[in-house]
Amino acid sequence: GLSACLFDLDGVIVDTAKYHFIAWRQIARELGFEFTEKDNERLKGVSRTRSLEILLEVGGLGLDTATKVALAEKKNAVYLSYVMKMTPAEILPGAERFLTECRSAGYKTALATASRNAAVIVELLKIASLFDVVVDGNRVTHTKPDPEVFLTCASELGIPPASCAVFEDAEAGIEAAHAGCMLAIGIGDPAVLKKADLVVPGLGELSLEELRAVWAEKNK
Ligand code: G16
Ligand code: MG
Repeated sequence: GLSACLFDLDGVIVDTAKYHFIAWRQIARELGFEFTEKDNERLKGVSRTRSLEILLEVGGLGLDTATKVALAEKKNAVYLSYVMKMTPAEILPGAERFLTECRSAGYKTALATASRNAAVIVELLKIASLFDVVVDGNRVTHTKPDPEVFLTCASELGIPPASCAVFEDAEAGIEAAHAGCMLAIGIGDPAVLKKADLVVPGLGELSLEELRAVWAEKNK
């Protein structure tokens, strides 16, 4: 049965997606093109390096490696200038309540994120105690839609992947969860997260009963 819940960070626990977007849009403008919210969907859940490649594809630009490294560093500096001001007030509605319920029900919990800035965000939001395991972008080689980050969580928790549910705001994350044989709960827009087993606007709109019902439906 269901034994563990694996949570994405950006867009699920906290809305850092908006800071990533502001920072990438600034880079795009400096390069002379517009980067829209629709384009931004493709960046959710994927690594910083891969995000830059997608951004340059949107702008129709090819740049040398040194320039790309500098741009990725610049983006991260802009992003961190927003992140550093974060407080626990920015935890998304219902996220703490849902995580606490999961833990009280005996499910293991993990944070599974592509971000290399996860440690500082966890610290600023004071959420470390909500997770049994944290796996971030510094510890994985393959970015979502590859299931590596989720499979690493499962293995560190000692839980079979098929007994895990993933909570994700990114299309790439839903694909990664399914590639790892896990249930995928989408957080956000059903039109974007078409492949998810269930989509809710936020963790605040989800109950354990509903999660168990989707689980039972998928595993019958
Ligand atoms: C997050 C974001 C992505 C971002 C990635 C890397 O992943 O959704 O847009 O590119 O982290 O972030 P950083 O530049 O901080 O290393 P997730 O998996 O938490 O949604
Ligand atoms: Mg995300």
